[in-house]
Amino acid sequence: EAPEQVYGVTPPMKTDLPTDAERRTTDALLEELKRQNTFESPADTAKREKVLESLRHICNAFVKHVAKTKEPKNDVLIRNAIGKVFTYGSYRLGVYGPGSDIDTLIVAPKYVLREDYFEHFPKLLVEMAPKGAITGLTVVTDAFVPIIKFEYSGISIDLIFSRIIQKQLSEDLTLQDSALLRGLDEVELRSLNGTRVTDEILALVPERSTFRKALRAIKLWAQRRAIYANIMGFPGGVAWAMLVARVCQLYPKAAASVVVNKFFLIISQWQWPHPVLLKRIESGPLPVRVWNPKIYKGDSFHLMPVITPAYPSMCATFNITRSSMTVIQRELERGFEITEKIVTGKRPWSDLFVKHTFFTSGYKYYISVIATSKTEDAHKIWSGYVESKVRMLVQKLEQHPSIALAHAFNKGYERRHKCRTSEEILQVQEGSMEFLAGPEAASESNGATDESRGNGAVKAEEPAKEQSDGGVAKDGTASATAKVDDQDKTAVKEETEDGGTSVTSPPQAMEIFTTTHYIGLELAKIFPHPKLASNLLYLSLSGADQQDAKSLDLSYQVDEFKTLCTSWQKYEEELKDVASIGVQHCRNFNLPDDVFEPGETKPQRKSAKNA
Ligand code: 3AT
Ligand code: MN
Ligand code: MN
Repeated sequence: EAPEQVYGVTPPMKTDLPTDAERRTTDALLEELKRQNTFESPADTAKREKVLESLRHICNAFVKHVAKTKEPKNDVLIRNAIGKVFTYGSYRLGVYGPGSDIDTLIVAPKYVLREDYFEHFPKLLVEMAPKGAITGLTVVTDAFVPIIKFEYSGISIDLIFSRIIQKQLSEDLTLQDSALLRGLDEVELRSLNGTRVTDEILALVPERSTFRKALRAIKLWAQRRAIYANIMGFPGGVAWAMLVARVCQLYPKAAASVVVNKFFLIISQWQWPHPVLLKRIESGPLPVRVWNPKIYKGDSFHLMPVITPAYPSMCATFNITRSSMTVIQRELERGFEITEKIVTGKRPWSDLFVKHTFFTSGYKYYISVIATSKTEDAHKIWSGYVESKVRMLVQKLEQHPSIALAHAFNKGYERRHKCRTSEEILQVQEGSMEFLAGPEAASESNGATDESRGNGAVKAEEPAKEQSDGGVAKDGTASATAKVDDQDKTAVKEETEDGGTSVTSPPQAMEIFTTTHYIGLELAKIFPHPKLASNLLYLSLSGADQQDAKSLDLSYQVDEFKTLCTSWQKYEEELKDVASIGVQHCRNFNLPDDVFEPGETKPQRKSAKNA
C-alpha cells in the first residue's frame, strides 16, 4: 500500500507544497472572485440550509403518507418510513453563487413510485411549507428527467425523484454502490446519476477546498468567455468540474492559483480525442451502455471526451462540434498566456475574466436563428426545442467548404415585440434587423437567457436526439407548412385565407415572443465560386467594404434546419399556428443594439467610418 492515496489514472505531475508567492496569488484570486460576486453571503447560505431541512421534513412526510396508503396495516413499515434528500449541481459541489438554484434529489423506498411523487409531493409541499413560501410551482412529468421546479422563500429548487429497491432506507444511505441501480428503469437511473457523478467527483479530488476555488475561477472564466453551455456545444457545469478535478489530481498539493494555471496548460495541450478520466471506467451489474469508443462507433466521434466517473460512465461533452472545439481551444490558449503572466505577478486576475468580444469584434457575418411565438406558453416549448437544434445547424454550416468556423453564441436573446399590424408581425418573424432596432418596434429585450433550458426540464448530459424531442420527424410533407418564415409575404396571406386566424391584422397591439440565437461565421480563405441562390438564405458578401462581390448560398443548410424544426411532431400537432422559425444573415454593423452592453461599441460600416 502506498503511504498516500493516489488520485486518478496516472501518478501526479508534481507534489510540491505551495510557496508563499503561490499562496499570495491564490489570495488575490479569491479577492477577485469575491469582487466579481461569485460568493453569496453567509446569511443567504444559512437560508439554503433551512430550506433543505424543510425539504427533508416534507420528504419524510411524503414517504410516510405513501406507506400508509399502500400498506395501511404494516405499522413497522410506516413507523420507519423515511426518504432521503440528496443534492447535486453547483450546490453540492460547493461552487454556487447568489443566483444558483439547489439541485435536489429525493430518494424513496421501492414502494414509492414516480407517479406517487408527482401526485402527492406538490400538494404536501405547499401544505407543509410556510404559507406563501412556495411560488412558481411547475411539474414536468414527461421530460428526459421528470422534475418539479419551484421557488422556496425565493430560492429556486429543481427537485427530481427516484426510488431504490429497498423496503426501508437507512439514515446514512449513500448512492455510491452501483448495486443500488438494480431493478430501476431508465428514468430512475438518470435521476440518480447527477448525485452519483457529483459525489464521485468530490471523492476523487485530493483537496476539496482547492478544487472549489479553482472551479469557481474556471466557471467564471468560461461564462465570461461565453464557452459555458452544454446545449450550445460547449462544456457544461459537470464537464468543467471534471476537467478541473483531473488537474487537481495531477497537482494534489498545489494552491488554487497554480491549479488554474496548470488547468490551462494541461487542457490546452491535451491529446484529444484521448478521454479525460477521473478513474478507470467501471463495468457494472446492468445491461446498460458505458462509454466505449472501441465498441460504439458513435462514441468514437466525440471530439473532446470528458467521461463521468460514476457507473454507467458517459461522455459529458458529446455535443462539442468542430467549431466549438476550435473556440474552446483558442480560449484555453488565451487563458494559459494570461495566467502565465498572472502567476509571475505581471498581470491581475481580472484580465483572465474579461468579457468575450463575440459581437463587438468577433465576426463580420452572423446567422440569426429566430424562434417566434404568439403566446408565452407556446414560446417556452418552441424556443426550447429550437435551442436544442441550433447545434445541428452549426454542424451543417461547418461542413460547407466556404465556412471555416460556425461559432454559436452560448445564450439566446429573448425579446418581446408589440406589433400592431400583420406586416409588423411578419417583420419580427423574419428577423428584419431594421425593425428590431427601430424606435417604433417597442422591442423589449430581456437579455440573454441565463443557462436557458427551454422546456424547463433537466436534461441529463446525454445525446440530444433523445432529449425531449418527443416525436420522430414525419415525412417530407412537413416542410411545406413552414409558413410565416418565408421571404415571400404573399404566401403568408394565402395561408391566412384558408387557415383562418393565423396572421391577420390584429385590432390592437399584440405581443410576439422571440428568442434569437446568433452564429458567427468565419469564412474559408479560399472561396469557391458561388452558385447563385434564388431564395431563402442568401448571404451576400458584397458589402461596401468588399472589393469583389462574393456570395454564399446557405439555402440548403437553412432549409434542412427549418425542416428539422418544423417536422417535430409537437410542432405539427400543437404549435404550427402560433409558432415559426426564421433564419437570417446579418452583418456585424446590423446587429441589434441590445446585444451590446453599455460601454461597448457596435461595429461600424467601414465606408461610414471613412466618410
Ligand atoms: P448553477 O449554479 O445552478 O447555475 P449548476 O452547475 O448547478 O449551476 P444547473 O442547476 O443548471 O447548473 O444543473 C445542475 C445539473 O443538472 C447539471 C446537469 O447534470 C443537470 N442539468 C441541468 N440542466 C441541464 C441541461 N440543459 N443539460 C444537461 N444537463 C443538465
Ligand atoms: Mn444548479
Ligand atoms: Mn438546476
